[in-house]
Amino acid sequence: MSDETYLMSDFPQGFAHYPLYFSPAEQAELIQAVRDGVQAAPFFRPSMPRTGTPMSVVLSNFGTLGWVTDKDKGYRYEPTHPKTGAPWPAMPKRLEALWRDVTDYPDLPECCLINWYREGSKMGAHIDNDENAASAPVVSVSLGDPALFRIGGPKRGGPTQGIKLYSGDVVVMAGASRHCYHSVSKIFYGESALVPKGGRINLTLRRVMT
Ligand code: MD3
Ligand code: FE
Repeated sequence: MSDETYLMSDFPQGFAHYPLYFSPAEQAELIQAVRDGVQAAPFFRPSMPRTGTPMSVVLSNFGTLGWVTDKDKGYRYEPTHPKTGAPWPAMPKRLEALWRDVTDYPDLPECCLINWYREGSKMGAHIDNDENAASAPVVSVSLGDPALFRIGGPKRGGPTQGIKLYSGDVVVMAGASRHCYHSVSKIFYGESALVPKGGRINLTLRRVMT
């Protein structure tokens, strides 16, 4: 089966895919917003709780709360950048408009996590559960090189569905899909020229507080 003809009915309830939601011009504007943001709040390499093993992505955030992790304090949300101590850059208005368009959630997201996948970066299977607003949807924007995204069920090790996400695609995880294991198993490096230094940028919008 080709990437284009996967059956959405195989995906967990609440999962929605909007191919090329953002035009190439809008994608360029979002990349410019990321470049402006990371000038003030530089990408940093997060470490896993307890072991201190570095993750392969680098990250930053927009919004009043940013997702961070380190050896000592683990996964959490913080109002300031771990290195500069400054508040995160403001959430771009275009991302708030996206949230209003693709979700019914009454409150806006406080966090936009920026993940940058460079050569060799991937993300292993996990469930996002650091948010108090556990039933709020999560909205993801893919920019730059395509990625193979996999989503399984609420238990580790079950069957998974794969979907290739392209630059400009938006994915919404609401309902049951919000509590499913997911991973980024492959990046197709060099297929897009959108990201100036190469690779894939993923923007993840999350409501943190209830
Ligand atoms: C599916 N990021 O940062 S998109 C993450 O492409 C993360 O960078 C991936 O998983 C990426 O945690 C995947 C966002 C995403 C976020 C939450 C989810 C997908 C999800 C929750 C449930 C199911
Ligand atoms: Fe995740």
